[in-house]
Amino acid sequence: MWLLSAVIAASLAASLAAAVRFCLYKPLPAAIRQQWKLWLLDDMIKTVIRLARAMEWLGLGHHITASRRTSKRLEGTVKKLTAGPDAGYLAVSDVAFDGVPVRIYQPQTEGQLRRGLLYIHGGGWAYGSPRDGAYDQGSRKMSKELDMVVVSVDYRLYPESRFPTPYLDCLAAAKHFLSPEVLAEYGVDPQRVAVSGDSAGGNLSAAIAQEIAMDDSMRVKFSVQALIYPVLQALDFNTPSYQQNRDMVILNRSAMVQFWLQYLGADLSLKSHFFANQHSSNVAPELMARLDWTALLRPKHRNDYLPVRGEGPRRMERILDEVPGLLDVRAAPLLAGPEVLAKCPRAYIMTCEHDVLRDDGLMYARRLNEAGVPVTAENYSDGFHACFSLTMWPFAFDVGVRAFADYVRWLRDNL
Ligand SMILES: *[C@@H]1O[C@H](CO)[C@@H](O)[C@H](O)[C@H]1NC(C)=O
Ligand SMILES: *[C@H]1O[C@H](CO)[C@@H](O)[C@H](O)[C@H]1NC(C)=O
Ligand SMILES: CC(=O)N[C@H]1CO[C@H](CO)[C@@H](O)[C@@H]1O
Repeated sequence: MWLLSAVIAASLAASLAAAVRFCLYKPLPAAIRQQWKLWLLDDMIKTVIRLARAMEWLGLGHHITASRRTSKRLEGTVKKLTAGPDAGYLAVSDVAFDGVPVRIYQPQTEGQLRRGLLYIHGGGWAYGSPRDGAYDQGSRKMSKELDMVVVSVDYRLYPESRFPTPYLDCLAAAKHFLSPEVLAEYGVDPQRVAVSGDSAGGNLSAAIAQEIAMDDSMRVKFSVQALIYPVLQALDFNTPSYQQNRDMVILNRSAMVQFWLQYLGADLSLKSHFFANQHSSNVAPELMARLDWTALLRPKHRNDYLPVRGEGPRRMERILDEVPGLLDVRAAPLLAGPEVLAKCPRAYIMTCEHDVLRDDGLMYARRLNEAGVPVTAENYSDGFHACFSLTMWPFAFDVGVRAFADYVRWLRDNL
């Protein structure tokens, strides 16, 4: 135990020092507020990753597994410091839906049928769990504020699993939840079921929403989808938002490309080719048009950025055979054709100005809209990746609190 405390103390000290250093020398975009807190958070994450990499080097297991363990302990400590008495308003249970573990939050109030929501957490298909502090608290708040049954999916992660396993886990849980018998068991109104997720979970939610929309055997379908800074494509890592936020804190381009390569089971040494878009030089023009930001983004977001089209070494010519997931709509929902999009449910899409993923979300909003789907696109000029989950002490951010409240309001009005 003393060892753990020493590690935590050392990381806190390191973080503090680094935060001070960065505040002095490397300012964040001026629109972002509470910058010192963001630096501190970013440096804590980086310290955990550095320690985990050292543990991997010592032969103590994969660094992602080690990072997950450490963050869980840190969170457990914070939880003990902050846990308030539970009002007994919610019943929380861990069960399996068609073999997939899920955590269910049920309001204990009497009354008629209520809303339901399938939530898919983010974390680059490698981190996160419904039981994590931020996700657990988020689900509790959603459930309480909207008098709603929340089903949060504990899908399998990298390095133990890769695409399409997380997708298939989420799809199985979704189909089980949407069966009339299960909805009835939980008192959910079949006309009011949403699917929602953030980041990599936004990717999975969008893909699941498309699949269910196209599946004529499903008697109940999702009536809305709410996507929070979703990851929607892996063919262009030089959209204006990727260029503008390449070195942003919390999530930079390098980390996002790595998450993709891991998820799709590709060789991590190919990273630099992906930075230069060399992996998409052979993609059919009609597919590339579905993420052509020079046409899909407004001038304000295109700014002065130029498209990057790369020719690579011979190996990159065969990359689409080597990594078929790149063109798989179950992994990249933005690649779906208009006929698929037209069947998708009404959408809420939240994006942040200072996020590499901003343009994925903006382009998807535009394409859904052009396919005739009503879309509410909310973009936060002072937002950054992960802010939606940062609403509680000690890492509460004003923009996160605002974004969460807007999301709840939209669901209240549209679900
Ligand atoms: C990008 O993020 C990763 C993971 O947090 C970090 O290890 C790396 O140093 C970052 N790269 C830059 C250029 O900041
Ligand atoms: C989700 O991510 C995978 C892999 O990154 C990608 O292939 C797929 O197209 C994405 N799905 C959507 C709907 O964006
Ligand atoms: C591209 C886009 O959707 N931009 C919108 C961002 O939000 C402001 C107001 O919040 C809108 O005016 C923009 O059109």
